[in-house]
Amino acid sequence: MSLEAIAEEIYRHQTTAEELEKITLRYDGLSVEDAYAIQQLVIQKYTLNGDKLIGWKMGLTSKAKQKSVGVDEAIYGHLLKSMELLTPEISLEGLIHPRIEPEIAFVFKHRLQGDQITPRDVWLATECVMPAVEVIDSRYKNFSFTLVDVVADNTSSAKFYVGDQAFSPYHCQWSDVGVVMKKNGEVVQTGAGAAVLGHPVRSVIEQVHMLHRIGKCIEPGMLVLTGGITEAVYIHDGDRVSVEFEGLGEMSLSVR
Ligand code: OOG
Ligand code: MG
Repeated sequence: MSLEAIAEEIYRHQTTAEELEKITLRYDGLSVEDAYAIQQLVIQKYTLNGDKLIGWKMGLTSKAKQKSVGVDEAIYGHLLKSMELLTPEISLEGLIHPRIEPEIAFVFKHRLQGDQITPRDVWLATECVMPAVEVIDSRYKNFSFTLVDVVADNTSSAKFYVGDQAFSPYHCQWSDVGVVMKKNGEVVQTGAGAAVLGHPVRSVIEQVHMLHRIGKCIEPGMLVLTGGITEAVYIHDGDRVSVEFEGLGEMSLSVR
């Protein structure tokens, strides 16, 4: 089976919202590099159909997330224009078993490229930081996968929403920002920015270094989701999810 054929299959399942059997159960010997190559081929199908790459996302950057899916290393995926929610409402149409997680997003004004990036480089390149939520939706049955499976599936990316308010990168200590996520008024997850590799800036550094290995970088105007601060929570029709980012305000998403 060629990587292209696997990419075709994943693309089909992403666009039809049909569950998929893990590719690692059906194809032997796929490496993590193969998985990223498949991810790239899948993304090409979207961009050939008019979609646009607008940024990158890191995944499994917190212990809470790594433990919940049983994969213990950070991964990255592509963010496309079609994934961005323009209002804090999400339709379940086209999704299989979506889950939501709070994240911190960085927006860049300068290119970030290389394999020796420091926090200073990141701050110099950052235009603003924004509270965000990501809705992930693994295409695999039971939201169950190995490292290779999830990477090939563009790290479960489905939708994301960044709040209305942008903050200066120097507004606060991002590792100290506490997060409380409620579903229908009940607290379902709590965490702090430090859950993301100690500080979300570390996630951006990791993102740039991983991109560098494939000759890519963060371009001006792009955004990066630094990874779920807490475990992701399933959402269903009629749910209302609110996320309070301590000192930064609350974001509320309705599901319909
Ligand atoms: C993989 C995607 C992880 C994050 O922020 O950790 C992710 C998954 O859990 O399905 O987006
Ligand atoms: Mg995420």
